[in-house]
Amino acid sequence: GKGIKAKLAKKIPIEREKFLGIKCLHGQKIIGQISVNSVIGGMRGLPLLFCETSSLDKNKGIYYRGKLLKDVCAKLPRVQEGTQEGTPEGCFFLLTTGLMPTKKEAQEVTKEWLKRGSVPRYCLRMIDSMDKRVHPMAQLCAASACLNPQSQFVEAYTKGARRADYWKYAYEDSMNLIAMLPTVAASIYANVFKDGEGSREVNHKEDWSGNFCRMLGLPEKDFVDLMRLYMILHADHESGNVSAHACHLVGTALSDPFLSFSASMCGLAGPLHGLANQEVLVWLTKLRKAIGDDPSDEELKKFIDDTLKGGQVIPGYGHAVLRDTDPRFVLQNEFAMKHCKDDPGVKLVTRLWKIIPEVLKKLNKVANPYPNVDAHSGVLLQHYCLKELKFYTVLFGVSRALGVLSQLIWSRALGAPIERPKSFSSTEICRFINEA
Ligand code: CMX
Repeated sequence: GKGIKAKLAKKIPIEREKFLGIKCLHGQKIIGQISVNSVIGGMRGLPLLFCETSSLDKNKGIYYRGKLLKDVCAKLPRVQEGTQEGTPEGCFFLLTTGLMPTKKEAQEVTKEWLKRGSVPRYCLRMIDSMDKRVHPMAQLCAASACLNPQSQFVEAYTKGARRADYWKYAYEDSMNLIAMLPTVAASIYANVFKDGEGSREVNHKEDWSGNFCRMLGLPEKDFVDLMRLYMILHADHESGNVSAHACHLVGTALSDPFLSFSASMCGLAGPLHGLANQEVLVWLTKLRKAIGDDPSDEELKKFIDDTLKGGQVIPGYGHAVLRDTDPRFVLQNEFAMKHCKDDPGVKLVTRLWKIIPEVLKKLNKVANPYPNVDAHSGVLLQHYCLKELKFYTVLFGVSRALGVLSQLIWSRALGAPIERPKSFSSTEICRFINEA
């Protein structure tokens, strides 16, 4: 077999052996220490989780399967005629199997997703019935949870499937969910912003991103390329970030992939995580209203200062792990320089890249004063006329499905047990310190 499932069927037994070996031979070895600060400080930096698909270096950024993101972008096969970017389909192949796909292998994933892409009517009806005031992210959470009757994992589990086979059903569900997401997301978009106007038909001549963009009513070639890039860049960021960890945690209860992904999206919807891409644009729009499209450095610095004085963070800047400019920011900026360097929003974001870190450094408390992925995406989307800020995090979510679901397949493949850390009350912590 040549598809992802065949590759996994071959690889999983080998990885299981390796995993078991590590467990038997080294299970008792110590690789970290837990301080009181770790317990009360969001477990920052604790070597606590397992992740096969990607790994984050605090200076170089994310590696997908041991490959730097910029090399992944450079090497993923270009599938459609005339496209300048690789496909998210190829990226998913890489994340799940660990192998860079050939052009044909990436095309096979496209075909699979096209076959699996039709969304059940009841789910579309539920989306159609939503009040427009429900945030698009809340709609995405609801829609993916409501797809749960589709779950082959649930069916197999109920029938008493063997644990060793769980991954196969997690794989089927994940493939189906990813295939349906463009239609789900585009339906949310159409209802909230376009009075329900727009296509929901999958066109078998286009790839996953092409279909998504067309359904959004934005079929322009360069925008589809931006979407391919965007979907690759936002896919995976290790397993400790809120969206990945939420998916994993819920998955360890053996909740199905539709529910696990729904939980993941509830987390992505927070302003300190995925919602930051919406917040960046809100902030930039305020900035341009206040001081115009071409302000002086001094005006910019004052505006940044005023934001901080108001007790707010500068959205799109800082990171819990990264300590340098996020390569996902750089890759978007390279796209912008190639396609729309004269766009006023792009120019502003590029200038702020120099100015905001200077201001944040002076606070002497921000661990990372440099831009993250969310600082750039908004102005690019604006340039190609995707103007509705409240939809931005949904794009992030559609992309994030690729990473969190590849992780979920591997969690089931390696038999990750239910997650259940021990917690302490402040009284217990004090007692513990006094006894130590
Ligand atoms: N602007 C102003 N202050 C900032 C800041 C920013 N962009 N980033 C961090 N700080 C402040 C923190 O608020 C904290 O201040 P207090 O001690 O007064 O509470 C201090 O600097 C230290 O925080 P940190 O260790 O640097 O950052 P954390 O690891 O706690 O948090 C993050 C990381 C991303 C939540 C934070 O940098 C932030 O709020 N950034 C803005 C929101 C954002 O862009 N989020 C998106 C991240 C990427 C993603 O997940 O999508």
